[in-house]
Amino acid sequence: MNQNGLEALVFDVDGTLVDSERDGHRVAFNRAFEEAGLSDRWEVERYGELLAVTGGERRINAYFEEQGMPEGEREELASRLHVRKTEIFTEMASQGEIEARPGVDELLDELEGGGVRLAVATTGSRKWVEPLLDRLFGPERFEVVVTSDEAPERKPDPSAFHLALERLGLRAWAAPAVEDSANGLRAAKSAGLPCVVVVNDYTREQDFHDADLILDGFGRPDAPISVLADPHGLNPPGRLDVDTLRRLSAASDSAA
Ligand code: XBP
Ligand code: MG
Repeated sequence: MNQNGLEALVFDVDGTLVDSERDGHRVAFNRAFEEAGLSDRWEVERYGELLAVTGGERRINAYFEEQGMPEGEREELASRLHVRKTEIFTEMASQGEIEARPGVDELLDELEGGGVRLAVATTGSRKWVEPLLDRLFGPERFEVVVTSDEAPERKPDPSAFHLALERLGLRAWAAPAVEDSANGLRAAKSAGLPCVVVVNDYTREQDFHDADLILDGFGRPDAPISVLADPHGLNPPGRLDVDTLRRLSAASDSAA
């Protein structure tokens, strides 16, 4: 039986904690293409389709496969381009070009104030994830940070969430996930975590039928969120807050 309820929250990074895809990763991929003398450019809308493949290197590889490039050639190219893309994105992040999503700071403060531990499970690379989290949210704010370096099977594979739970030493219902995408939701649910989806412009139309709560943002007192689905009747008060997450954890525990 759950004595303590909500113990931790496990956040996705891209699209969830930070607005990083359209004006961040996409731009970095395009700069890497340009520097390599390639004419390929990923436009805003097209990038939304390419996001179906998680992980930057896998995304480049899948794109060149679609263009008919032979396997050996595209694997070498994807690996080389991704190294450079990672350097460019890391530089962009260190220059302050990647921002937290509105309301995230307030939620992190509230979670910490309520004794809830903070964790991350992302398919991004540690090389940029750690400095970005430190810069935006303060050094070592997250007790557990699982990246693709430790969990190379990208979402929707659940391994990043399994590892986060293992490192937290918690059962799944005590550590809900917060995600922005269908791939992320599948990963979290496959690992047994309750999952709140906070949609963004790239993910709004995706299939979130088994989400435990769907919101169109984190919400702030001056900018309340819309609730898109609330199957447990959690009734968030215009923003994602600790009490709502406690109710989610309790609902998931009793369902387990
Ligand atoms: C995000 C990703 C990442 C980024 C690029 O998925 O798929 O690959 O697009 O980062 P999620 P890297 O938010 O579900 O973790 O280039 O470092 O892979
Ligand atoms: Mg994401």
